[in-house]
Amino acid sequence: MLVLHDNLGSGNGYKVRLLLSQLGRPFRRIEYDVTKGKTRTEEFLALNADGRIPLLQFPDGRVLAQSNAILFYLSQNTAYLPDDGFAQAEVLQWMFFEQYSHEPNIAVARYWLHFLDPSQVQQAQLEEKWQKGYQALDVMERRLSDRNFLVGDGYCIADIALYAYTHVADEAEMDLSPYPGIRRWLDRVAEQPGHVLITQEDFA
Ligand SMILES: N[C@@H](CCC(=O)N[C@@H](CS)C(=O)NCC(=O)O)C(=O)O
Repeated sequence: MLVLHDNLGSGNGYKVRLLLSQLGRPFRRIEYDVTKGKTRTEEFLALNADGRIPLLQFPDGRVLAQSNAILFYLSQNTAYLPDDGFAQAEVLQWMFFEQYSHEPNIAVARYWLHFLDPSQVQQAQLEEKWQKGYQALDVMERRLSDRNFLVGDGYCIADIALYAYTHVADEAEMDLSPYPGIRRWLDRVAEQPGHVLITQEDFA
């Protein structure tokens, strides 16, 4: 069986949980407390030198890190990745955007405010995360104002990648009310068959 090294609160882990569920692929989760350095032990570093979850372990022992690389691998030859080469490149375009412009701001602000002690957060650093996070949301709003999904006509892994931290932006104390296109898209993503919540723990 597939084993997902994971943390329940992690949006990056959630991307993989969501796709595996939608593909109907059973998996077992191993939970790591990332606030206590549990992915930095010698044992875990031997599996992933980068010391981070999510990490997907295959029955033959191979492991794959980086949430969006895992999405790309699992979605090959499924309805969650378009067949056309250019559309696949557009999927990657949005997933690289997620990792460079969205996740480092919205996910980090959420981590500071929701998982660490908020009184320890530096206000100036938080303001910068919010400002850059809203810039990323502006980009998404422009894209989603007149279309149903990020790439082509259908739901795919680009939507999963960007849904993960956008749908919990309130936990980063960010306000989605000025973003009607994003809010409609969030509802559309949540209506997809096999959708699971970020809080769901058991999958086997
Ligand atoms: N770019 C990576 C980011 C992975 C990541 O930052 N994981 C965090 C949890 S969301 C983690 O494992 N942090 C623990 C640590 O860095 O020690 C991905 O998309 O998978």
